[in-house]
Amino acid sequence: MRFDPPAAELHIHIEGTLEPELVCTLAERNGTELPYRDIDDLRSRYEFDDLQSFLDLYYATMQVLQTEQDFADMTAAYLERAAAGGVRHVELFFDPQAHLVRGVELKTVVDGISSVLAESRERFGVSSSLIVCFLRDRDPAEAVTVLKDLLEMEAPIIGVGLDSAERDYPPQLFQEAFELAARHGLRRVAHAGEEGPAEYVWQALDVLGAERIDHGVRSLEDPELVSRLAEEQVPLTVCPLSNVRLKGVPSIAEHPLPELLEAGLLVSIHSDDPAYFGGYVDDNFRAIAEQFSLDAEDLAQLAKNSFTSSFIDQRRRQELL
Ligand code: ES4
Ligand code: ZN
Repeated sequence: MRFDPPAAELHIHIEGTLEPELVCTLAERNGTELPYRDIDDLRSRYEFDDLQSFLDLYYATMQVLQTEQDFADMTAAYLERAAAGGVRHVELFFDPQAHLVRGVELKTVVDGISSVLAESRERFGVSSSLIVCFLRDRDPAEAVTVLKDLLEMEAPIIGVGLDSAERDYPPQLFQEAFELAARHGLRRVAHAGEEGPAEYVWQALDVLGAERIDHGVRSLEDPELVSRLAEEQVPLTVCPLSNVRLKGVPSIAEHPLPELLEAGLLVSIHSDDPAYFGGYVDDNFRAIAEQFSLDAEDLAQLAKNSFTSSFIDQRRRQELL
């Protein structure tokens, strides 16, 4: 499982780490009725046609998350698995709106996740921080409200992101939420160019002030954008197994990773929703290493990029590099 060199995981949705076994355990513990016969039945549904078909299952299985302990257990299970795969620093996304709409309180979500993150260094040898993601297929005003509530409760977040269904939900809709985040000194990232066009990457940069782009693989469709990303060394957090499973690219063999690197972009490798897409960051590294015959030096460079692209503090950065 261990994969050298150690890396930072910068594109990981905590709700996407919910493995079928834990889904069933939590369902039983909470008496949640699930429309699946058993673990194998649930696992058999992990076949997707696109982002939306994945999101439908992702939002459905999360109903098992009810208590602070559930969020803590999910977070601990993830950190243990990540550490075993060579992860030394994590910047974790969470989707509070997906829980609020089900009647789970914001404090339950934040306290459950952050109680485990607070001890991640000691327990798992992994430094960690938390990034709130706004769901782009919901009302942008709701994003502003969620952020205000998080600020009010002094939630330990370092930044904001933008995720969920990308097509027809351009980044500019979230300008107000991102401006509020910037005023409070929060870092800004956004999913763009996963299923959406290169235009959404421009908007993420120029309207939202995103410092890092999640996915961004469709940037290659716009040479001017590629020049901008290369010049400014804007980090792209690329998730190869995710792109294949959601049919953004037909196979690992046809993944545009070589083109992105060839263009001089600051690319690092991540897992997105590892419970659903067939692998954690080490599995993603193995898949591309094998497919593109990468040597130790190539892999070390990609791992180094993950630290360069991170929001890690200077002291920990020096420890890890
Ligand atoms: C996601 Cl793969 C992906 N894309 C966009 N939003 C997401 N939320 C969780 N996984
Ligand atoms: Zn993602």
